[in-house]
Amino acid sequence: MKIKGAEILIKALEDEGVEIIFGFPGGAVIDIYDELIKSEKIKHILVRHEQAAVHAADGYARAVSKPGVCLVTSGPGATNTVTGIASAYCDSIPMVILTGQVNTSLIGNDAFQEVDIVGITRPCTKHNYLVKDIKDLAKTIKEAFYIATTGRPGPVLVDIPKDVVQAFAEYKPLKAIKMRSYNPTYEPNMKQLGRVVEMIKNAKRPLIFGGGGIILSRASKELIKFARKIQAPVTTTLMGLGAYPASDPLWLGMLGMHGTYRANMSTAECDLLISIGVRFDDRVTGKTSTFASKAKIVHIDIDPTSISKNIAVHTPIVGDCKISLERLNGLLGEEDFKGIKASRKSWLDQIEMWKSTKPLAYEQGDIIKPQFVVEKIFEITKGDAIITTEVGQNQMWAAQFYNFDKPNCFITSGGLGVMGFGLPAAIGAQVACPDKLVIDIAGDGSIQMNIQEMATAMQFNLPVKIAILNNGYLGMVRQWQELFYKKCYSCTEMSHTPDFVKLAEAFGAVGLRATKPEEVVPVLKKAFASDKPVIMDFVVEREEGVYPMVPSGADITEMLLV
Ligand SMILES: Cc1ncc(C[n+]2csc(CCOP(=O)(O)OP(=O)(O)O)c2C)c(N)n1
Repeated sequence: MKIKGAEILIKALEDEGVEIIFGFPGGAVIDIYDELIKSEKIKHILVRHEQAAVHAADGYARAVSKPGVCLVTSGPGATNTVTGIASAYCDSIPMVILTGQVNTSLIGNDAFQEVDIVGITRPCTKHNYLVKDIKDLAKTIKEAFYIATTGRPGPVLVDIPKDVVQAFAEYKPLKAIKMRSYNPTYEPNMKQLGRVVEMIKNAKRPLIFGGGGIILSRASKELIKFARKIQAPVTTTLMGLGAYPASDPLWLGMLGMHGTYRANMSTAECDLLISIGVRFDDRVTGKTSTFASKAKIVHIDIDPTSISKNIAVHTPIVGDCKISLERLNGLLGEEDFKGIKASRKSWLDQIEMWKSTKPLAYEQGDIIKPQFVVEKIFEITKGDAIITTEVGQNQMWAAQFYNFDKPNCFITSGGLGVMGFGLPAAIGAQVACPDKLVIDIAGDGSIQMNIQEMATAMQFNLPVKIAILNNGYLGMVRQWQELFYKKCYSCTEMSHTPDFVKLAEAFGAVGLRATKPEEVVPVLKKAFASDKPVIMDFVVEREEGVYPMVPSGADITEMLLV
């Protein structure tokens, strides 16, 4: 029986196991919405801006390790998604973005609400499609999910013209998909892994450096087993936070521009750097010519194009992080590591010395320190919350002062660094995990970029909590101006912000404020006890800085300390 294209699309999405779509309707997708409302399997979350639909799908994907899905109309609906797509692309988040398009006969005619979204998103999607024929629709959806979720994950966009969703065809569900030109390598080369085992046995100062790839491939357990077996300390990128428990003695904290002193010094001094699921971003490496210059570098990654892209590596291993670590653990199981603890003593003692002399620290005086707020959030939640962030100092303090013990709990726009990410991502995470406490740690600048999503949170009863570290500045840019531009605070003071308490109330949510250190804990406790969305306005020290800080392009040991 022939059915309408829109119905085929919804059936294909249902067959992919889609339960949630974040979206915003319009003329080009009205037929799809007409079918979507009939679905008993898929729920739609109406956001207030298409950018938020993508960030919410991103937050959803990261919280549950499933692909996020969003649906928007053609033209402005589609262009509004681009920042969110680019962010998901940088962070390798599996996602399918469905955009409406004008009728095929109008494409290229500068028609009303027409843009070439396939052209626009080509550099920031893993793959994208324009479906020109109803016969290709079901297969394209199947392929889109396959590409988004396999190999190195990423966003895939499917642009669907209005006449295609209005056309009729038979729906034949596809069981499996095979693409001749796309074959990710999951199994690592065992010979190369054997070489890594030898390197581990010979190393005096090994260091494990993990990234978001560990979380994406769900390899945390294998990583923990690996690190403990070889007694090597562990550091991760921002994206890797939670992949290794922060409460473990081998944990060093994050490395890079705002990494811990001990993590950066260990990277500079190690003789073997085992990098897993990382891409050597410049925020991590600093000056590439001196990065880990005393070490042999092993790089395990699913994406062959990321190997030796930024940093030349000695031993490349193309494979899935989880499978590679399983195989490596298997090989190591046959080795005798009894004396390993003793042989690591001087290396681990050295790291302990770095830690005790240059800890992450701040002094709490009469004015609330932002770090204090984050620490209290951690203490009260006991680490059992999903934390999203905006971008700037708030993001770095969250990374430094909230101790992540589990994966999928820290959701942040790492690669692209998108202000306005945190609230919609928190909404997505809350949809994915209705019983979890979801907290967006925000800056007063960033939160204003997608604050309209409070309405979405209210409409769908999503009790997200927003902790604004309100310093009255675009703080991270102000910090750079302070350090590198002779304190010329050009256009970074937010001399007018809304009254966030009243703003929360205007949305029907709860607004709370703390202006003194002793008010922080009561405000947090009240917020966390509420079953509504809450905005907390913490009026913090205006010119507090994030330290350590490695100036852009400097060696990672050249850290500015408080
Ligand atoms: C969309 C977007 N525009 C601009 C920037 C550049 N930027 C990075 S951090 C920052 C300041 C953020 O200020 P705020 O949200 O108040 O947070 P704070 O640093 O004070 O914690 C800016 C403007 C960005 N990352 N994203």
